[in-house]
Order: sequence, then structure tokens, then C-alpha cells
Amino acid sequence: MSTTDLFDDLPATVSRETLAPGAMRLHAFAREGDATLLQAIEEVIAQAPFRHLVTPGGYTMSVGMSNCGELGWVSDCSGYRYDALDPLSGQPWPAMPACFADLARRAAAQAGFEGFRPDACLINRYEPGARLSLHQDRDEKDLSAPIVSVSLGLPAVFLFGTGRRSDKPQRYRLAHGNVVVWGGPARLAYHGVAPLADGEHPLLGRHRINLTFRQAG
Ligand code: MD3
Ligand code: FE
Repeated sequence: MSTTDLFDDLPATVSRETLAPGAMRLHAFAREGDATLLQAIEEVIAQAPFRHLVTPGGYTMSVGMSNCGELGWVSDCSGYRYDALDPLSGQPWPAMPACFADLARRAAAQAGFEGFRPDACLINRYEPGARLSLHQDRDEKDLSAPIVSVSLGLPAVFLFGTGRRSDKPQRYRLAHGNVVVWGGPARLAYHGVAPLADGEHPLLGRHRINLTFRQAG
């Protein structure tokens, strides 16, 4: 097999980088098509607005969140879980736009995860100062499936630790268009996002939006 075969489904401008075992970054994977993605995000948010969830410990999260797909991630005083209904509306979450599912599936395949079929997409919106403290994502049923993340807008400092919370995390700058596939040994790593620095992005202004695709159910 030649190199061109290996990179068949990859736009010529996309470079891959292994951040850690199991974590592969596709640098500009979501760059072409970013306007289409943003349009789809707006349509989802019109039905299921960003909201600041409360953690079981009683803290209000600085990141605004919404979901699309069959399942959505929610947090309240009773805990974290995936739910088929948006607690704000009592209605099912908006359907996952075809361009979302397609992007996630193609990215996962590039990292060696054929057949990735996300049933949940968590949409996080950061404004300057918003952060996400170190956590593991372990509410999904099948932890052998990866998580695919898509970063849009202002860049963020991403903190990537190990399976032990106390280990000092590495720092990576996640920029507009970056797609990262987190699977295998990276799947249960502690991770978080440092407070967002202020700035101005041509498409998103003073915001960063991050999509995470999951096989939750
Ligand atoms: C590594 N989101 O939604 S994306 C989250 O930028 C979350 O909004 C961050 O952590 C954000 O849960 C980080 C990168 C990411 C997402 C999920 C992971 C990295 C991950 C799950 C396991 C390991
Ligand atoms: Fe996470």
C-alpha cells in the first residue's frame, strides 16, 4: 500500500500528530466546512440553548453546554448522566446534523477506529475566563469506543493528564479546526481546559466552541 492510499480520505492540508498513546490530532480536519458546522450548531442551539449546568457538588459550570443526538450529557444535584430528553424543554435533544456525524466518523477512521457511530454530541461554549476542571469521561457505556473532539473559534490550553488525577498534566494548544481522536490508553485520562484567554476570532468572535462525539448508549 502506498502513502497516498493510507491518506485517501484525508485532505492534503491535514497533518496528523500523536499527542500521546491513543490520542491523535488531525490538525485542520474541521477547517474546510467550518461555516457549515457553525450553521448546524446555530440550528441545534435554537432548539436547545446553551445553559450552565450545576455539578452534583453545587457548583455552576462556567462553560455553557448543550447536546444533539439520541442522548445528551446532563448534570444536576443528583449526578451526571446521559438522558434522551433535554431537561429544559422536556423534549428529545435535536437530531445530530449529518455533517457532524460524518465528520466524527471520518476522523475516527483516520485514527484506526472504523465503524464509530456517535449517538451523543456534547457542545461546549467557552467565553473568556471559562474553564473545565480536571475530570475523566466515564459515563459512556462502552469505553472501548473513542471520543472525537472538534475545536472551533478561540484557541484553548488543553490539560492532558494520565489515569491518575494527581499526575501533572501536559499542556496542548487546541486551535480552530483541530480534531482529536481520544481512544485506547488515552480514553480514561484526566483532562481539562485552562481559563480561556480573551481574543477575537473571525468566525466566532470572543468564543470557543468544542464538540465532543461519543458512543454513550
Ligand atoms: C480525553 N471537553 O466535554 S475536548 C468534555 O475542550 C471535555 O471542551 C473539553 O473534556 C473541551 O468532556 C476537552 C478534548 C477531550 C474530550 C474528551 C476526552 C479529550 C478527552 C475524553 C477522554 C480523554
Ligand atoms: Fe471531558
